Amino acid sequence: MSKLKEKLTQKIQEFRPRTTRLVKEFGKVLIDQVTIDQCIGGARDIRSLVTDISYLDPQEGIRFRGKTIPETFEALPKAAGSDYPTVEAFWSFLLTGDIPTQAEVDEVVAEFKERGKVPAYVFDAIRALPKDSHPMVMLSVGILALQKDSEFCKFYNSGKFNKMTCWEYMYEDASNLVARIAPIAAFIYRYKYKNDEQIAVDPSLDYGANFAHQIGQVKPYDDVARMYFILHSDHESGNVSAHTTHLVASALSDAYYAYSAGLNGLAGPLHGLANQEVLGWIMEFQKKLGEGVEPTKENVTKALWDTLNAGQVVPGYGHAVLRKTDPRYTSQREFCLKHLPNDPLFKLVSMIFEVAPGVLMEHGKAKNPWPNVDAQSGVIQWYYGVREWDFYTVLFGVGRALGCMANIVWDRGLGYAIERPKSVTTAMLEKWAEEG
Ligand code: CMX
Repeated sequence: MSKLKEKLTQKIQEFRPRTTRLVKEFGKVLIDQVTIDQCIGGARDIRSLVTDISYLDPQEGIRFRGKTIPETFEALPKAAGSDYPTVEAFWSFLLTGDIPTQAEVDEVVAEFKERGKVPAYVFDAIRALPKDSHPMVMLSVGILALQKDSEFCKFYNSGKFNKMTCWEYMYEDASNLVARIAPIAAFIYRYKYKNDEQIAVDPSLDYGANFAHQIGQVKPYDDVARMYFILHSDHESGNVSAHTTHLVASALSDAYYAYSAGLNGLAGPLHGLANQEVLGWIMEFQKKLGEGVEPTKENVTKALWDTLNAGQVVPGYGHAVLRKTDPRYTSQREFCLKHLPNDPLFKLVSMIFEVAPGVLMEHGKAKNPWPNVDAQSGVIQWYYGVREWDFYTVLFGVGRALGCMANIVWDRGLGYAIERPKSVTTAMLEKWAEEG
């Protein structure tokens, strides 16, 4: 057994009595109440999910295992010659909550080389799709194709299924999925946009660097990949991709079924597709502006109002939980300030950042007028030459796998039940409304 799995076994065993005690001794303690607008309005803010992988504070933003983004980057061992931690170090941290030693990271890096070997049938399944399918369809199909080799599913069908040990099989699938999703994404990139000229895995590289290599990028894109995957990994459990993955896995569907479904939710324009929408919005804006016309605060403000007056949302702004600038936005902005401060697209995105919150406040609808993770992420990709912006949500999907997979391993480790909230009818709501 790997050191990581050994450590996780110990952590899960130590943790179980906490959950058991809460249910047994304090099961009826009230932690929230539900109003009609929450019921109709997307269950916003209702406390009904449990996760210890990350927590999202509306003012402060995300903490992974109790650490802010800067603290996380600071604490984890870095990739050799790099400013950023390896994805493998972060995976170990998300799963266990402990900062791994370099030796522990090296073991995961080596393990991922084996786990990351993608069976040919995955590529066949993707190639069978029309080439103009959206890359998120290709990613979702690629992940779903892996299902036939699910260890969890085999264990379920073995007749020896056991609630206490099934997490170990989920862990195997989750680790394989995380190791394979980046090479699958790289395959999609080369298949769809680069004439199917594939680049072989470089076994000397860590996860982020190998992804950079496989899509045909050089340094410092390895750091872009590491930063990007880590920043997009987890945002507690209620967002569409994480919640879908958790929900599907709660039916004891395996990791592949669950994450393929999660990816389908990530592909929505109000969620992960917003990073593609931001680039689309900017390109449309520049086209309308015309050749040689400089973006100014005035014409950016006008374009924002045009979008709002057309009944559309400003992509990359607003959030269901956050009420401040997303620290994932800030983290990417800091990267831009260091590596591409004079890039025209970065300057335009910075100008949008200056005016959009004021416009959205004046518009008066969005509860949060500040930028989210998606407002900034496309700029970096564009700068380094990854300009096929319909691919950007795939990058999000690779990163999000880390959080979703860590969560469903723990879901099974702690024996969470099948999710099944209760529905009511509109007539019932009307009756309760009248009764006050
Ligand atoms: N532009 C225009 N209007 C916006 C807005 C934006 N960026 N954000 C919210 N609003 C509007 C909503 O559409 C809603 O309007 P209606 O009352 O007419 O339905 C109103 O403001 C209230 O919405 P809210 O409570 O502030 O926001 P929600 O929790 O309902 O939705 C989100 C959150 C992210 C879907 C929304 O802010 C949005 O559509 N943003 C743009 C898309 C985007 O960037 N999504 C990415 C989010 C991060 C991620 O998941 O990747």
